[in-house]
Amino acid sequence: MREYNPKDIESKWQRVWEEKGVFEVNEDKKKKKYYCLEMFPYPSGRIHMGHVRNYTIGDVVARFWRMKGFNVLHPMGWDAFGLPAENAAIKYGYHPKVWTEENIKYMKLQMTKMGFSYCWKREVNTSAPEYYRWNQWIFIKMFEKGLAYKKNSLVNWCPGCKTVLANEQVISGKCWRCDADVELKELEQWFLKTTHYAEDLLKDHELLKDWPENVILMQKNWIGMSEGAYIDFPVLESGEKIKVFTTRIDTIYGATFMVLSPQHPLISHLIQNLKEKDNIQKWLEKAKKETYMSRTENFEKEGLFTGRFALNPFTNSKIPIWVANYVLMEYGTGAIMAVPAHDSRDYEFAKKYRLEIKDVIRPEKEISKMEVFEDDGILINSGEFSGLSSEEARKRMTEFVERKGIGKGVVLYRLKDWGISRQRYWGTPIPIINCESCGLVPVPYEDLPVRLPENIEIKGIGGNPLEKCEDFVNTVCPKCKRRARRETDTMDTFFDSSWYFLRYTSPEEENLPFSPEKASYWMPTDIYIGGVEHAILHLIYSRFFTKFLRDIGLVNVKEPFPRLLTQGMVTLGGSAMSKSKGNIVDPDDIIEKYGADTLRLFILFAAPPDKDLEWSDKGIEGCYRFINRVWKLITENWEKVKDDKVEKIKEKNNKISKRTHQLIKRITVNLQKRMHLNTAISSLMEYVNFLYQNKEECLKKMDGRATLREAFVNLVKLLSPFTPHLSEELWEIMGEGEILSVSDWPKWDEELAKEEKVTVIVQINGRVRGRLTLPTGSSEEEVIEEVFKDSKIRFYLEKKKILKKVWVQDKIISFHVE
Ligand code: ANZ
Ligand code: ZN
Repeated sequence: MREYNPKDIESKWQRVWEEKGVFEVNEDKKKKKYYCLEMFPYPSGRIHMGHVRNYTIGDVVARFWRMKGFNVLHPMGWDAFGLPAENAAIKYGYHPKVWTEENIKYMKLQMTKMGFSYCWKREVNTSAPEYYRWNQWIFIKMFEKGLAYKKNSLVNWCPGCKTVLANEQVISGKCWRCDADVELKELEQWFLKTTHYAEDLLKDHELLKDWPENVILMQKNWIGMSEGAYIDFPVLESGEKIKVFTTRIDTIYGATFMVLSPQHPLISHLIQNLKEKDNIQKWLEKAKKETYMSRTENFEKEGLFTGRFALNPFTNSKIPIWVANYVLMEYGTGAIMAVPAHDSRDYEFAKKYRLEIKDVIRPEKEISKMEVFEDDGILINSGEFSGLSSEEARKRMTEFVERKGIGKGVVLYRLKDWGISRQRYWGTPIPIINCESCGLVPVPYEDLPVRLPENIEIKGIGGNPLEKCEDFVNTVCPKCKRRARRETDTMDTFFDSSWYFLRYTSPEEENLPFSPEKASYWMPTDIYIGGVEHAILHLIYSRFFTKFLRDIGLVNVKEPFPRLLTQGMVTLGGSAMSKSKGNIVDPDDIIEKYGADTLRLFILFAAPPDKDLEWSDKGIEGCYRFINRVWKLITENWEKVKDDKVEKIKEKNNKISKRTHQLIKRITVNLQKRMHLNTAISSLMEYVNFLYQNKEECLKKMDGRATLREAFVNLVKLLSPFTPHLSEELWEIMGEGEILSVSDWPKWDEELAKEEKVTVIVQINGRVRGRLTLPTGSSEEEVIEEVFKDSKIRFYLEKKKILKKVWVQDKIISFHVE
């Protein structure tokens, strides 16, 4: 009998799959499509366990739907622009292009060795001119629609390296490379108007039914909708008005002072006649920097009285105008009405500077013990509005200011426009020409791509290398034909990754970023799998792009990713594997020792896809043993059963057949919906044990042999998405057909698959808290899953630490909790 030899088997099948092009796909209107997308990697050099996990999960999905008869698009590519390539160039002298291409070559080889079923014909590389020309095309479309624009904004500037730094390159206020103090500098930067779609981005969350709740929540907070009102406060002894934004107009009778941001444009005007003008000016200069640097930290609130007063339009009393560092210029109007009795920030400030505090809201029921009552309640001391609820008051007071023409209800978003300018070499050149007479002129479409020059020296100091590339910078204005300068900023690489999934649908397209027709066949994606670290930026940007591309008629979907699966981290010793911590297991070593199928199986079996997964050498060994058991079971027994087909017998051996059909049903339903790949694998393992226990008895009789034969055939098929090489090899040994990866997924007989039910008792700290009716033979993981689905039982477990659990199959599960 042949031994299981993963090395030979795996390379053999990888070769066959490639030669026969079994994973290549074309649009086929007669077939149902399935678009399985995984987040493409940055080509850093080698794949890590996080990649292995992400892509193995995706590969199971792709292989499953392919066998189910769907036309499966399963592409892969490279998010190939970005800083590390430039750093490697500085450090080792490689050209970013060479470095990137070599990394891609190696990582592609590693992916092939994992047996991932990609359609490599559709590979996309964002640093190739064939790709980035379409970044430029899309940018110009946005520019024409006013969605790409230039404005001044603050950047981190290193005076030592004379370059702009990304936030993550500023370490406690110093440059990561030269340790110089980082300064803030105003630079003209390019922005995309993401705020244009703020409302849609928020509203369309309702279309994302299959997203994890926490991701939706993170996005909602990021977009940050606030309903409130603008109100004008007249400044005394002047014709000026200060416009504030408030979400709590109901507290306006308690507005006892006003606060402006240090950057507020009115300040210089307000203080122009004051004696202490110069002192204030000095303080302002200092405060301007602080508000920028310290906005996330818990900083001391500081302020200064401007010497001027405004009129509270509701109370008609005179209230002082202050400037303080806790009011940001970038939000609302950069000015607030301060209500110290009901806002803790204002309260802290009022205490410090001894300003008036006036209660205007009382709690609806109990007496509040809090110093500052920040919730809604009932209005008091509020003139004609006293006695109203906060909610009702907000409505009436907003109507009141609108009627009087001194204010207006508004909805604001915290979402900011997306700054995409990077002063770096390795990115997509922004396709704009700066002409002294014509201004900002887009490069004509027929001149795209604006190619990144290749003969260039990258030193990491002295700013963007593109600025010194005369051939690149000097050009003529497309409009007036006079000499002009090319834009030297390149694009944030998030631009590249905001639409790559559309390019996969037609990577050969030459006239547009992608073919609208093909995109309409494939889009939206059926599943998107990737890390939760992209929950905000990448996913919001991709949604933004999709909405824009829809508005210009290129795609016909509102949302690109209706179903999102965020996989958990791979940890070792309890913390995420990382180079800096030195707790890495290299996939290459595992493949070398056990083969890719073992690695795939372990990474799927060790935890549900969305939970963190702790690496375990024991776990790997266990998976390797399981694969060997499957190998032995089939290679040693196939000859004995192969001539006895189930169709030829009258009576099936029910014991085996039932289990087989139940297993087919369970795995199919699991893969279609819940995607708890770990429980799917544990049922496969239990099934294999079951076959071992019953095989001797079965081999004695024809009906037993026939059902065993049926069991082997299905086992190999059901294993195929998880351990594809093993399955192909066994399939070939069995001589059942050609390539297993593209043969049929097994079907179950509903009658045989019917599961008998048992009642499982759920005990918590010794008391019976529920009874669950479950299929016989449910595994521990399956029972626990049901426990947490039952809201009554969950009540006793939520937010509690489970100290101990005991499980007896088909009988009881008992928890001990704190
Ligand atoms: C009066 C008031 C009374 C407020 C009260 C709150 C509670 P969100 O919900 O995050 O949108 N605010 C407005 N602009 C600001 C700025 N540029 N910098 C700092 N704070 C600012 O927050 C809106 C509230 O934050 C506004 O409502 C305003 O304070 C403050 F009992 O107005 B409020
Ligand atoms: Zn011109």
